[in-house]
Amino acid sequence: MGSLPKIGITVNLNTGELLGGRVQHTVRTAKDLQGIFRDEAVRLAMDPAQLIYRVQSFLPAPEGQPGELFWGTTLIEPGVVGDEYFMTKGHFHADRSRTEYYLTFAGKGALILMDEDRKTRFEPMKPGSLHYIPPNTAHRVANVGESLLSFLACWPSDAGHDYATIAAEGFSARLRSIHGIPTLVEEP
Ligand code: S6P
Ligand code: ZN
Repeated sequence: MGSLPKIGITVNLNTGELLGGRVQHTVRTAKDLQGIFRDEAVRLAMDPAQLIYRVQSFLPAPEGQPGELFWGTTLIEPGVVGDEYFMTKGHFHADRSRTEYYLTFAGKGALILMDEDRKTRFEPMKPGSLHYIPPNTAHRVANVGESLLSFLACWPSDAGHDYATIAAEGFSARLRSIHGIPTLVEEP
């Protein structure tokens, strides 16, 4: 086996998982996702420890410092809350000018994008699909398949995360399973 690269991290090319001592791990279970799904009663009835997604990230500089690049793999379990797929919280970057790339490793997903005029659309994600998140665009990912969805993200170290806007206003549309088909439904 060859030696590890200097940063001491390898990427599992099947799953996108990051392996190495400097990887930080975040776990989001049902109890962490208050107000994210449309049907809050269904979420509350779930096991609070039900795993929804994990993020493995490599942040080689303090968040907010300009000039560096961050990497992170997100792994979303398959499942639904009511008719809504397991998904990430979603955020704008605090610095709205900052962009991001997503590369899908495994599974079937949807990258849900909303611009500052609250126009929402989605891009289908499948192994190998590369996605660009433009400036001024909120982003969230849903697992619309029946197996683990994983994707690698790369973003600037001074992007920051604004979760508060989504917590307060949500996305203008939700991706729901309608007759088994992922469908964007405008919020009333
Ligand atoms: C960071 C990037 C991803 C997300 C991750 C979890 O800018 O977009 O690494 O942090 O997919 O989503 P969220 O909305 O909970 O941060
Ligand atoms: Zn982001």
